[in-house]
Amino acid sequence: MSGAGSWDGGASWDGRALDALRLAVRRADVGAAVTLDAAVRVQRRGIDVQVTGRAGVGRSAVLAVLAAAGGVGGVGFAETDAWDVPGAVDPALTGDLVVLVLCGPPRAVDLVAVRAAPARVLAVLNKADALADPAAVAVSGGAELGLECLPVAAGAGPAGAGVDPLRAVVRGLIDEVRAERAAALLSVLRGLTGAAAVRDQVEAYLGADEGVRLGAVAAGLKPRVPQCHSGEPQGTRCDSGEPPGDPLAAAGYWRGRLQADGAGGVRAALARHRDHVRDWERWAGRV
Ligand SMILES: Nc1nc2c(ncn2[C@@H]2O[C@H](COP(=O)(O)OP(=O)(O)OP(=O)(O)O)[C@@H](O)[C@H]2O)c(=O)[nH]1
Ligand SMILES: [Mg+2]
Repeated sequence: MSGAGSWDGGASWDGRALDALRLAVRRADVGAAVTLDAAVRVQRRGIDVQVTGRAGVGRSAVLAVLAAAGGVGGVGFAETDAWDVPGAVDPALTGDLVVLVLCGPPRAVDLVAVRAAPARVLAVLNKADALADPAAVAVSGGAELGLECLPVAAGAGPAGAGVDPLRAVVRGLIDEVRAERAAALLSVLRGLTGAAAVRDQVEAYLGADEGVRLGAVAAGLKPRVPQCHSGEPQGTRCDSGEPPGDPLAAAGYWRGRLQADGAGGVRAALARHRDHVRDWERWAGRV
């Protein structure tokens, strides 16, 4: 019912009210419209996930299990060229999320790749089925790279060990990208409330369902994805760490978080609480 915490987070937020606001702002204040349009363009850009690593480590296999998760609205997965190929240029890392695939302890070039990545990087220790103690290699490899490192056997056949936790973590990181983008748009909208010609329209947008949903997406997901990789038996399902699906229960969950978190967490929990209450009101036909 709420899109804020889902795989396609924010999909229920169709942006129609935002488009109406853009039209109104365009009529009232050209400068404000340019600022708003630029922020909306960034927010609506597709999210790129790049799967990278040295030749033969299992980039295609990892890509396949991620892409097969399905229903990932607005997210594109792609395999880069391989790193460290003699005579070839190393691939450019430009994705919103980079998944670096290893199949043993990291090599020097893996660290070069991590340093070349612009934003979020997740390490995946593939071919875990071929290692005696994949959890230990993942922990030491992750520490060496300064990253979260998940053991997986993406191309080892029917078991697909570690695939569910990998998908859960990638989902969480994609939600973080969405949250960051929503926060940037929200900040532009709040800034526009200082412009007299558009203040009323922007405030009305922020107070209506779509603006409230935007606030909830911007607040991000807490708790994020559980740390389910280190030492976990292969193939163990991760608890998704998400609040209840029922809107009233979810509102209660976030209200409970108000006591648990610091000031930032309180703001975030309030935004989500507010959004879930709206969900429940819509569901109960109260608005
Ligand atoms: N044992 C085992 N083998 C795997 C696993 N994943 C991939 N492989 C094998 O490793 C080889 C390379 O896998 P790919 O997924 O093609 O790796 P890649 O990095 O895309 O390779 P290139 O694109 O050719 O550089 C293939 O023979 C796969 O069957 C795994 O989890 N376990
Ligand atoms: Mg490949």
